[in-house]
Amino acid sequence: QKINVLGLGYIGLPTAALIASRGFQVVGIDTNERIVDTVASGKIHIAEPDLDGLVSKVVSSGTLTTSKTPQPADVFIIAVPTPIDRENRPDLSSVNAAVDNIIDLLAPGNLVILESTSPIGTTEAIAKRIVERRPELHIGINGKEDGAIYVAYCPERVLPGRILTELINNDRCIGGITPTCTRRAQRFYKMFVRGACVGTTARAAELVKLTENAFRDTNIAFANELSLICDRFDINVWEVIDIANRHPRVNVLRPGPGVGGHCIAVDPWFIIDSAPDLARVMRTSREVNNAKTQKIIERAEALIDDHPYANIACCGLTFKANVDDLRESPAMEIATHLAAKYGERIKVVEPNLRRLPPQLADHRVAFVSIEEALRSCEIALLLVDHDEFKMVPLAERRHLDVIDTRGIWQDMPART
Ligand code: SAJ
Repeated sequence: QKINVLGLGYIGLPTAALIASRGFQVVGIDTNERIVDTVASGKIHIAEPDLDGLVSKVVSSGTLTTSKTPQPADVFIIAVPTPIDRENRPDLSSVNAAVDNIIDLLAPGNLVILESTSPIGTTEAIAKRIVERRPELHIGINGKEDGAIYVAYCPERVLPGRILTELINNDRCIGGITPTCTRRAQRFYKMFVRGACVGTTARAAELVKLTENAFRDTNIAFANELSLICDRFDINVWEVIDIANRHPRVNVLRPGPGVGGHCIAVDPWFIIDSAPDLARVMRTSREVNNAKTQKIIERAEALIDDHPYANIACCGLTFKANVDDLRESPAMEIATHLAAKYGERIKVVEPNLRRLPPQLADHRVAFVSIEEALRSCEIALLLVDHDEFKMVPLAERRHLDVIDTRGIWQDMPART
């Protein structure tokens, strides 16, 4: 079988490489020439454990090739970004462009799969778009497979940092436009997925994906709200959560400086946008998580303004621990805000990046190691729970005034 994977990002590239490693002939397509060239040379443009070795292997064996434009194939997988715009409304322009690029290539028997996180109804809209432009094709139903194509939604659900393992082992949710489409897509995924390939409708599958991330966002919002309540009453939130979680049916997540990443901070808006009158908890959760970032900025400013000669270490920039991804990162937002205000007093530590991101480089802030930051600063803002920070012994940070947004330095003596 020949496979096209449209979009060589965090999901498309590992998916393309994995399928190619099973011996299928895969073409990875991206509109960005730099990405196409990087992958064609067997290299990768994102950091993900074990991905470099896999890509270099399948490129040199010839099972993964790249192109700027789609090629005729049996299966087309669309894994392009679906961001939100300034009004928090889904932007489907990349999905629509990808579909338009394959419409003329489609032939009877082809399978088109959307993996991008999408609002309810997107897969149906894609199927309609295709058959409107290619009226000689129809969507496959049982017993009428002549001239049929198959369209299904199958969301990715992998965790950055564990993408290759989770691509193989996680259960998949597969929703076809018709039950025949579902079965066809299930057969395809079974060829490289070890987890169950659970079938449903396209609409349900779209909502399953959104539900997973909205559920997590809401649970994190609960933890963030609790952290503010604890602050007001001078109670240690980490202790409250630890003890509450000993209850057999309670599992409070961890508060932090807000929610980042390209999924959890974005996907709930796809539901809110579709049903604004009903999605009240989800909207409030988004607002609570965004407001937490502002609260941390206010607390940091109050502490820094109390210590006019202190240097400030911003520990961590990425959206979560042990990744190099800055998308929607609350730590980045906080550091950028403080850098604009306090300039060279800010020392940034980010063990997962080689250099300071451009937004920060403009503000004359220093990019230092954790050791250097601990030596030269009097205040530390712990923004990401990277392993390198967890390992810092108490003796090396005892002298600091700390705002620990992640609760990893809870052994610090209380300061008066
Ligand atoms: N966070 C907290 N407290 C917590 C857990 C997370 O503040 O207790 C924060 C993190 O620091 C980060 C954000 O939430 O800023 C999101 O991190 P995450 O690890 O929860 O999730 P992502 O964005 O890396 O990946 C999520 C996953 N979804 C779920 O766990 C339901 C992943 O399985 C999805 O595939 C991915 O979104 C996606 O692509 O949609």
